[in-house]
Amino acid sequence: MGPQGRYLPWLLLLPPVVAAAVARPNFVLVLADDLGYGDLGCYGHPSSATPHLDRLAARGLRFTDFYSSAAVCSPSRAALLTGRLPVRSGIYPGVFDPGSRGGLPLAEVTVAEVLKARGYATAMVGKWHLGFGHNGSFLPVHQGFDHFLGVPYSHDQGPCQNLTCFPPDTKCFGTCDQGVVPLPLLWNQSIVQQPVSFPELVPLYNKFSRDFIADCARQGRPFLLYYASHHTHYPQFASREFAGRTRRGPFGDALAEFDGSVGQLLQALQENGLENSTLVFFTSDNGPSTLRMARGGSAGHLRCGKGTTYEGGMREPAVAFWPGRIVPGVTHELASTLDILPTLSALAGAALPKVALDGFDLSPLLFGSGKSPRQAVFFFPPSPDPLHGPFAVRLGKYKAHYYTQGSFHSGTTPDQACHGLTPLTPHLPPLLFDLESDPAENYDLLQGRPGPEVLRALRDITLQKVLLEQRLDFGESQMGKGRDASLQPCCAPKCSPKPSCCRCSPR
Ligand code: CSN
Ligand code: MG
Repeated sequence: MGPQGRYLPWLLLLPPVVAAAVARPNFVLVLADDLGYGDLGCYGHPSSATPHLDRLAARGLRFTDFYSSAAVCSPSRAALLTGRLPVRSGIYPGVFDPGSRGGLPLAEVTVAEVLKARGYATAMVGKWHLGFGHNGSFLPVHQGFDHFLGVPYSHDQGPCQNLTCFPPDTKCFGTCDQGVVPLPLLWNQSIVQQPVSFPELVPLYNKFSRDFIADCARQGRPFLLYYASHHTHYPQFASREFAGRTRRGPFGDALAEFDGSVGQLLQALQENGLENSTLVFFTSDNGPSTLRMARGGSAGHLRCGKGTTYEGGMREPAVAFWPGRIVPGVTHELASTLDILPTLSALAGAALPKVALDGFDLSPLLFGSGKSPRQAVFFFPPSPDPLHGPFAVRLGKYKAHYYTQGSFHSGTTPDQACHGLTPLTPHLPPLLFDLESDPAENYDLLQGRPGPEVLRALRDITLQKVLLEQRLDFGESQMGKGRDASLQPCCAPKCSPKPSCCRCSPR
């Protein structure tokens, strides 16, 4: 008798509602790349075509105050998968490169590993960006994912000037990164295509995901599917079905292709009878790359974007969808990507990793009182250090900025504070904003004569910062390990001259 069998008689004795809560639900975790707070129809964008995401939001719980845990990709993804602030796992400064020596340390426990230990089947599709290492030693298959189809880093981290981004033959906009290997597509640890064919990529991802869902349904096995889209990161691309089909140009087409994938995932769940036993959670890794103008995204009414600790850098669209379990609506409660691992662990009845965690089980918010267990959110810059600590802290409706800094990713906005040339600026006392009345962070409450409530908020929020700093250890910097060009993934390891000779067609 398997481990499930032993518990079956107990389940039959429980009333049906409790039994349903005990059974292990499936999880589909959908992550967009550089998608801003204001980019979806359901968050107010006037010309985006996102019918599937809008329907997900209408039938699920839509968050207005959901945060990622970093303003750039690699640390944000590390936090999502580990439930730990990225400085703990050493994912700083910046993001991983094709030849990075470091990666998410294998000793870190990911949500995939937690669920795998509870008998879940696990798969990841799309953008990893947590290291490649020696012969792929940092890839998802070493972090709890049974299956992986995707790209080990950002899709602009390889030359793209001669590649087709939109069929029939619109080339990618710009040149992307030069002097590195063409972008590889990996299946588990094998390179199956180099460079990636952008117009064919998402249809492959969707088929892989549908097959995985159907296989798990057939086996009656609970699963985790982590669908990490490349959309809407620069350079935008899309398959034939979406090329030139929206009113929002290349960005809109890429976003529509992402939205179409969400539709396919939901359809697969429905066709396999899994809609009522699956939690679908959608969010984005960080704010929009406004540097790219119309080819970046929109933070809506929020200040700045990617790379900054202003709201636009880290507040994200987010939806939790589980028909029959999660009551449709909108919540203004605080929540974070850090809460995903504790929440999924609790729902699966899995044991939490015995390490310092920074997340909370959101079950009360999703299924109960509607209140979030999370009180505070911490905002670290892309280059954090123990001396400065978090640049900003949110407690309830108040947010204090102890340091601010612009980012090149947030260029071209009219607000100078966002730009890359705006240096690190300490604020003593901090800038203090009421995000309920002033979500755009325009009016510092400590200017003028603050009343007792504001002074109390200042004291409470500063205490949160000090308490976090006391229990926060910075892990060894993985980016600090540097790069080695010979580590870049190459499908023809003996070819010459590198890196450009690393080219292979699908087998
Ligand atoms: S990110 O975007 O990976 O989505 O954060 O594609 O910060 O130097 C960020 N960076 C390439 C990128 C470089 C990216 C950087
Ligand atoms: Mg990103």
